[in-house]
Amino acid sequence: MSDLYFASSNAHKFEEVQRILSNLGVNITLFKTTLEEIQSDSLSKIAERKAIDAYTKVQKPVIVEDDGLFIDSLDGFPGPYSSYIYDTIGNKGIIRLLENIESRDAKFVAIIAYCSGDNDVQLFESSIPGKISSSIEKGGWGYDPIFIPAGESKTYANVPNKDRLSHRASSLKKFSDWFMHKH
Ligand code: ITT
Repeated sequence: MSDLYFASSNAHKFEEVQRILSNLGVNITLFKTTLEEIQSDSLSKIAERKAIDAYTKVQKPVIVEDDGLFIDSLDGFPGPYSSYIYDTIGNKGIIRLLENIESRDAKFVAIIAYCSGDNDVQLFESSIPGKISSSIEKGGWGYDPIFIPAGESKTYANVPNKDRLSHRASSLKKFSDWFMHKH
């Protein structure tokens, strides 16, 4: 057990976070819970509130992560609503929204938020540019089957090195650089 918790309802996300952070020398323990997700057009505000809610529940230093898939031709939709949109129209619905639209540029954003109760929430943000595929690939989870990171020919579901190039990997690297320095 470690004294740093990761609060989330999403087991896939935890698995990746744990693997990436352990390679960076940081151990975490899952606190499985559904976190308060406020309605806001700012991912940072959502992440901050999630972290405060998580700390209230865990009462130990805790990190949370808030992600958003922003599609250029849809003015950044689904962005902060990515979780709700995935649960409703899903990947099929996204592909349908982009039918006959030429530009498929998008970005995946990850914000890691750390709260230890005694000071402000610390935020670490990264994003990765990419494209929405024309069909749904097999494998992966969430939006993996439709997001092709820049420079790759396959989606997150099938790239061999997601942990090294993902939005999650680079925001966790920023977090761990800060966290290791602090401890
Ligand atoms: P939490 O309990 O941690 O909040 P969540 O699944 O609600 O889990 P987010 O709101 O942060 O997480 O994520 C927004 C959506 O983006 C959600 O549907 C995720 O499944 C999806 N997502 C995030 N990271 C992803 C990744 O690396 N690959 C595919 N989908 C991803």
